[in-house]
Amino acid sequence: MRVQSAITALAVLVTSVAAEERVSYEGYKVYRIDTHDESEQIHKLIDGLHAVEVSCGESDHFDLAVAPEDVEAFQALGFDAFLLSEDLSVDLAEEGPVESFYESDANFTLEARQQSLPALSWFNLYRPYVEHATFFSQLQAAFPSNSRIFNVGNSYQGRSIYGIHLWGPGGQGSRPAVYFHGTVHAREWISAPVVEYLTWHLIDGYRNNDPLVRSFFDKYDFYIVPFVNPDGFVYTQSTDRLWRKNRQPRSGSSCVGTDGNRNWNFQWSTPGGASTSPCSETYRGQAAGDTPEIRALTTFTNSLSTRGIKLFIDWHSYGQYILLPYGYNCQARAPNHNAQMSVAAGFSNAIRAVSGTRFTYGPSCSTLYATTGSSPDYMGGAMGAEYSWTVELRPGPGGGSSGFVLPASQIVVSGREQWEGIKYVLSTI
Ligand code: 0X9
Ligand code: ZN
Repeated sequence: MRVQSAITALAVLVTSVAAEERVSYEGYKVYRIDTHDESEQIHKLIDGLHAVEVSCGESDHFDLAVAPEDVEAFQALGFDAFLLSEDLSVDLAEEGPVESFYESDANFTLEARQQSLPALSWFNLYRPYVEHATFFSQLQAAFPSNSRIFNVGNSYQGRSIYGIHLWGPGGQGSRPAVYFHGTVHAREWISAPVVEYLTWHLIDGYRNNDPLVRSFFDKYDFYIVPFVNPDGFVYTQSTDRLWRKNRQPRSGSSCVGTDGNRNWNFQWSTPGGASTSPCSETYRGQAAGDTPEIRALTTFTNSLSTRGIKLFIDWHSYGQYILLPYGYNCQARAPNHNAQMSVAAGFSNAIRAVSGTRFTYGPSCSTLYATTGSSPDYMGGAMGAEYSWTVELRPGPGGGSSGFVLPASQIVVSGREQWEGIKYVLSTI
């Protein structure tokens, strides 16, 4: 008996160690598959393959990374597909290393941290999860009378879902909210640094009496949550770079994870914009708000409704889109649709003025694809947010073999594009 339980314990240990091994994408070939309106049928056929979907795109095609051992089986299926990449691991490497900022940067004495904003070299590389919290506490310490760090609750694995609240001369909580979410999808790494870049510039502008930035603080309180899905993000740094969902298991399934952008309580059960299968990348959960992350954020979001939400942006990648309401239905439009289209047009122009990058704008469902239970739909449809958008950051829809991996050399320019865009938006709405 004792021997048996020791063996069981060992087996559990071995299994959990094996589960934590880093996923290698060496030799994975990436194909773009034309769906010819048979997406469901194609997905059924590829179900048994060792493969991962790496696209975010129009519904007429999708990109699939196929493990070396299943390339032959994939080719035998005879889809209308072409090869995007010979070896996904080579493309992933272009992202650059995840490097510590606070350990290696000699300028960061405790005293400096307490008084100044982090050096802009923070944005030169992707950073480990734990250092993002340090980055935010440094921002807060540099803006002590006009900011606070808040926690909306904990993730499935118990990590704090934190944010920073910034306010102006009216005092804390006196103005309508400008509300940003980042890293809903774990693998979309560019999201957090862009949101951080915006936060850095808001604080810097206020501290330096920039009249434009000061005018934003006269009108709005800012609430910025950089990691809606901390567990998923940590998992992309430790184990699987291409993980998307949260890390919550479901009874009766060996698949892990719910899509945080399908779990909000707005049109959650409308068919066509989410999956009911726990193994799908767009699994919606068993009930609206049944993930700890979205439950906590829903409570927090509802508390903002007193002063109203002027602007909500959910920052994702990739494809270079500005997506307006709604996702759940391709005919549904917000009551102020024309105003949202016109501000989105100006936003897109301001982005393009930085270095020619084009962002397409339009209602989410008709521009991209149907999504139900998404956060922008909830903010617009249930909370009455006046402007409620998804921004899909760089790269563009071409995306290379995995658009979720953007070279670190493009973090700063991505931040600059969004900062110029947001300045236009905040001066216009
Ligand atoms: O599918 C998604 O959740 C988003 N694309 S991603 O590749 N980043 O996963 C698009 C969501 C758009 N939906 C709404 N704005 N309603
Ligand atoms: Zn996303």
